Amino acid sequence: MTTATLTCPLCEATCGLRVTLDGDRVTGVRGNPDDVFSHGYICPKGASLGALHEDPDRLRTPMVKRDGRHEPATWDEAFAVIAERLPAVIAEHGADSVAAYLGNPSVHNLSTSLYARVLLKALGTKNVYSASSVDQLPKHFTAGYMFGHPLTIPVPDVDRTDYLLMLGANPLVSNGSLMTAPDIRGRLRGIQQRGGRIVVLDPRRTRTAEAADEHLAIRPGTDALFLFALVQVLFEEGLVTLGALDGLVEGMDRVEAWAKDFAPEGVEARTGIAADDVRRIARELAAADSAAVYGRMGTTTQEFGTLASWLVDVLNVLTGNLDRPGGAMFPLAAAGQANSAPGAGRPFRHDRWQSRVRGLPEVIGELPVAALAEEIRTPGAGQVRALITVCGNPCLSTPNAAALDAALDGLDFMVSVDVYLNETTRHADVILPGPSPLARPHYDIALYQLAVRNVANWSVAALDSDVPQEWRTLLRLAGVVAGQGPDVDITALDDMVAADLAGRAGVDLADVGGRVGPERLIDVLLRGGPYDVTLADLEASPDGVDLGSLAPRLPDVLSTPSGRIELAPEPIVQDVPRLVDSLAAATGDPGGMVLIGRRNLSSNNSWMHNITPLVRGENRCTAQIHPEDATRLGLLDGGTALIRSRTGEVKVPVEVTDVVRPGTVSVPHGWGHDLSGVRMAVAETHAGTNSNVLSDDLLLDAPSGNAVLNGLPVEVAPV
Ligand SMILES: Nc1nc2c(c(=O)[nH]1)N[C@H]1C(S)=C(S)[C@@H](COP(=O)(O)OP(=O)(O)OC[C@H]3O[C@@H](n4cnc5c(=O)[nH]c(N)nc54)[C@H](O)[C@@H]3O)O[C@H]1N2
Ligand SMILES: Nc1nc2c(c(=O)[nH]1)N[C@H]1C(S)=C(S)[C@@H](COP(=O)(O)OP(=O)(O)OC[C@H]3O[C@@H](n4cnc5c(=O)[nH]c(N)nc54)[C@H](O)[C@@H]3O)O[C@H]1N2
Ligand code: SF4
Ligand SMILES: [Mo]
Repeated sequence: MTTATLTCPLCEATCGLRVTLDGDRVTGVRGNPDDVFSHGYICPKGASLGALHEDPDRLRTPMVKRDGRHEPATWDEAFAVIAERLPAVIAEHGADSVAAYLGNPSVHNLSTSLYARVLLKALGTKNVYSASSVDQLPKHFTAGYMFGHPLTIPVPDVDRTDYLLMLGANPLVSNGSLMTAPDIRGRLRGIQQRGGRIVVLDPRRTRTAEAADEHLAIRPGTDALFLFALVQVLFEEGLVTLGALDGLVEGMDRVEAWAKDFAPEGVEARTGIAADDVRRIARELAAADSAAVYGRMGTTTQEFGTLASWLVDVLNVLTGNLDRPGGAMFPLAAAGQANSAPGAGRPFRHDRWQSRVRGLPEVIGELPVAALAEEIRTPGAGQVRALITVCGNPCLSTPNAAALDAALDGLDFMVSVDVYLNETTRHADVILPGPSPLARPHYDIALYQLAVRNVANWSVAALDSDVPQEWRTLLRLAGVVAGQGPDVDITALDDMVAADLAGRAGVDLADVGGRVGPERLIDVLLRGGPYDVTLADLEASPDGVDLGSLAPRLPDVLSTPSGRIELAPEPIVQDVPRLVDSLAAATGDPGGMVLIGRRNLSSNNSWMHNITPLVRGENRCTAQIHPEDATRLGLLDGGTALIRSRTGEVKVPVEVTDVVRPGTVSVPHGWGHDLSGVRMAVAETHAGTNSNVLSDDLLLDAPSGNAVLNGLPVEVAPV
């Protein structure tokens, strides 16, 4: 029996785990009580890493589609097919004819975090898509324009705050997002034990809402109105206090002028939040010794995602809470902190290119995934004819999913780097698998940049891998795309990648001699980073290294053109008139039903439904609907609802419950596994329904192009 210590790579919480092994068999996974950050916390998904490792459906060899059926193939056979077909598409139709989609786990995987960019560079396509445009793109957009870099995203200093105003987030279930904070339940309790207060705005009475001191069931999509009303009260009642930010803020007058349109009394019919509550919360925010406003999925994946994301940080600024302990602070990670890397000082811009069909703007080097299906479907120069997916399942996770699913059939060629034959990869000509999380080293290069404490933790792979590490696969793919054939010299390519990174980081590669792949890159980044740590130091500390509480980073963290915080950047405020119009157009209760999503502790978006312990029990893919609506619409608990939108319709079992706000129906995403060609035996028997058949690819947050997955108008009727 042996024990391995590692960081769980499944979600943003970065929990430390202890895995007990009998040879190469996993006998147990527990939270690591000695982990410097998570102190023993674990959730059901982390506990299922052994089951994931042993899942017989997890791919161990490449799969090649022959006569419409996927068959196992050797790596050389798979790459021979790719080398024959993919460069031919590029040669005939140009670089933009190949699209790439990077899914959520690519951010939780060291190989893909560090090497997918090498593949993208080799491709040179403007058709780059990712899960960001069904998630947090508005936050990058506002961080970019307010602070200068799309990753200068402040996180709530939950361990020290006295007042947390949380909108559209359910960290007790999601374990936190754009806020890496393992054991968030414990940290939130800490706020209350210190005498602090937690206020949650969510159309659903979530676990987080239940644990909070106050829950206000806001109408979906109206957060920008609510937040603007708070801003209005701060100005009207003279509660604006910049504190240490005095002299660092540009554009406050414009915000004050805009806010006049959004008095609490004027928006209450629309938001469903009483004007008195708005005024009280504004006063509480201003009076708290320290306070943080934090918004997540419910604020970004909605019609006014950019404005809501912006106003969250406007409030942090106006109350003097930005960059101060207990407020909203900027982490400083040990390796790869993007906003302090060489070259990060260039001001942020978007719209550097546009999507071909709809002219949607580029943001952070990518286009909205809501445009992918039309880019494949619409003929003409620049049409997308081939697709590479890496760790993504857009057929379940992106808007108008049925249209995308159909469009993928029209591709000339598709490669997926993925660990399952699922709803998306069933379309691929070739699937290239990666190792299980237990069989790869890990360092959370992305999430430590958003952590509520500065920490660093390196994990050695607990088990030998039965498949090549994905950085090798990605470099091999990059070689094929670059026209070097299927047998590119991976070592030579990796040396180039490392030399390039070391050059930029000002590190001598000779110092990291002997290492290759991500280990070498992480060592380079650590050595070029702000702390005196190397990979050897982290290897000597398997429970992690604590680098302390977040420290103020202003003004150095700013890279705006003015060198100050831009409170009213033009690309953001030019969307305010659309918000004003929405207020004028909708008087009072607009009637109708709107769709929102929800997450479950045992789900991970679309992809962990093949793990028996995680799908046991009742069907979780239900439509939750308020008793008043159920009565009005003739729906019975346990019956079936037909939910229809502009793009499609689904049938979902009804769950009548007052946890959802009247006028709102909640269906989780990531289900709908009963499609032909999928090979996930467990998931197919817990298939559920794909809610993204309903989400509309034409309905976007205007500035960022992010999808509207919450607050979508739908019709609901009994079947
Ligand atoms: N309606 C609605 N839709 C949503 C959301 C919502 O709240 N409501 N949430 C959105 C959000 S926040 C996100 S992030 C997206 C997620 O959207 P996606 O990233 O497209 O989908 P996932 O479900 O995360 O699928 C992950 C894929 O990666 C594969 N995978 C897992 N681990 C590995 C690995 O180590 N290597 C490789 N190569 N592949 C791996 C899985 O098999 C699966 O195919 O969904 C979005 N869609
Ligand atoms: N167990 C589990 N954990 C996960 C995931 C998972 O699938 N399962 N996914 C991971 C990923 S990729 C992400 S991005 C994070 C997401 O992390 P969170 O954002 O914390 O999680 P969500 O459950 O999407 O929370 C969004 C909340 O917004 C509410 N909401 C919907 N519309 C509105 C609105 O208009 N206004 C307001 N104020 N609220 C609204 C919803 O009811 C929901 O409670 O979770 C991550 N962690
Ligand atoms: S909370 Fe996230 S990081 Fe922690 S054990 Fe669960 S899935 Fe892993
Ligand atoms: Mo996400």
